[in-house]
Amino acid sequence: MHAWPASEVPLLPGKGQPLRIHDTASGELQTTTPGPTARLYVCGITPYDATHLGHAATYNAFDLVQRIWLDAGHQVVYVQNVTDIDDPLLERAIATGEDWVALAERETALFREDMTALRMLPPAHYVGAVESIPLIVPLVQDLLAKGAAYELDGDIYFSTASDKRFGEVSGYDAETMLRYFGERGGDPDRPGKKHRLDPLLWLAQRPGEPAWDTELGHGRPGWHIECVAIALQHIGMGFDIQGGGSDLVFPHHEMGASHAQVHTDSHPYAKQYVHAGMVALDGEKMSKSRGNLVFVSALRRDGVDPAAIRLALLNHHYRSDWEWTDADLSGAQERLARWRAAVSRPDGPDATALLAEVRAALAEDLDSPRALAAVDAWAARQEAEGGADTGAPGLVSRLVDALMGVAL
Ligand code: 5CA
Ligand code: ZN
Repeated sequence: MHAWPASEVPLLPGKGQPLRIHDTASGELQTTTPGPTARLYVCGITPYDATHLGHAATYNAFDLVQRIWLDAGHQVVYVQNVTDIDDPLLERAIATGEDWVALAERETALFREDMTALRMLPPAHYVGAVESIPLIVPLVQDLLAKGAAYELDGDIYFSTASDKRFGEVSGYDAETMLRYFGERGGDPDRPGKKHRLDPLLWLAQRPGEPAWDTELGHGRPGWHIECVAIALQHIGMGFDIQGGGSDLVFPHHEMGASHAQVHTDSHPYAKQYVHAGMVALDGEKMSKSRGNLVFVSALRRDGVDPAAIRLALLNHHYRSDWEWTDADLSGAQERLARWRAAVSRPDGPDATALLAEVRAALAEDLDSPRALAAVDAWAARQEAEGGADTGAPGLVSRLVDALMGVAL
């Protein structure tokens, strides 16, 4: 699949610092240690509805990760998938009578537009599940050969018992795992499974559903193995960060790590597992199935400046769960207007310390609220005291764009 166009990242004087970020598996902040090329995998959308602000908040967090790595002098290889075949997509297509391929293509196209408008850096590899079937099949065959997978009425399950490290990503107890497994696409109660938590690697064709002819039979891939196949193909084991929203900690990222580690007989799948908090509306997680959504595309259609949407996202720490309200947007619009006025003045206070503070804030677990406060303080000083540095407004404009993707 093609991704979306990259917005230019302005070069800044000096160099940013190493990124410290929270790792779900260890429960601690850890300094990322990429080589010359940092490797990032972020779970992409299931394209059955438009991009809501929850998605945008998660992608904003991992966009910051890339910008910090770039500023610290690394190259970045970023991989993102599109779950263009899965239950929710098929269910929506059946409910509306639309062809599932057309639905996925339309919503993926809209997602690209939203990401472009929000100045999210595009992945180098933007890969669909359907196009990855040839990669998925040999992976499942290998798990079968290793005795880590088994067949049940034509379906193929992963055996969680085959992995002694199972549970290391989430650290959840058995009861929590079961609850989330049931809530998030798993089938804990199907008779005949070896363990209730075992997830599907391959589904034999269901009546009325699409299927592909492969060595595994006539069917379609399970969800977790999709991301593993794509990640291993493009960035390999031991990549720097597996990212996504916190709803993916279990089962998705737990199962992905498990599949990959059993398949390669090596560890770790990812050096760090990083999760963004959930954005809610009206007290409930913003989700397609609940229907309580604020869409990025709808805001854009209403004439809202994407830079204001981005500032509204940045105003929350990526790890917190938060609720979207109208005040988020109006506050961001006011801030954007203040900042634009500030950088259009001919001079201002020296901004070298501001650059250092924004770099330090973002490098410390992506503390974007602290970074915004620093820019606010510079703008307030400029308004109160003026300043003689004619290069400062330009530097502020460049640093806000380079490090936070906000075009002033
Ligand atoms: N296709 C799978 C991942 S392989 C998927 O979860 N798709 S999704 O469309 O449901 O979500 C896309 C991304 O947005 C995921 O990283 C998910 O964790 C994140 N996300 C979904 N809902 C929210 C929300 N309310 N707040 C924050 N992030 C969210
Ligand atoms: Zn995924």
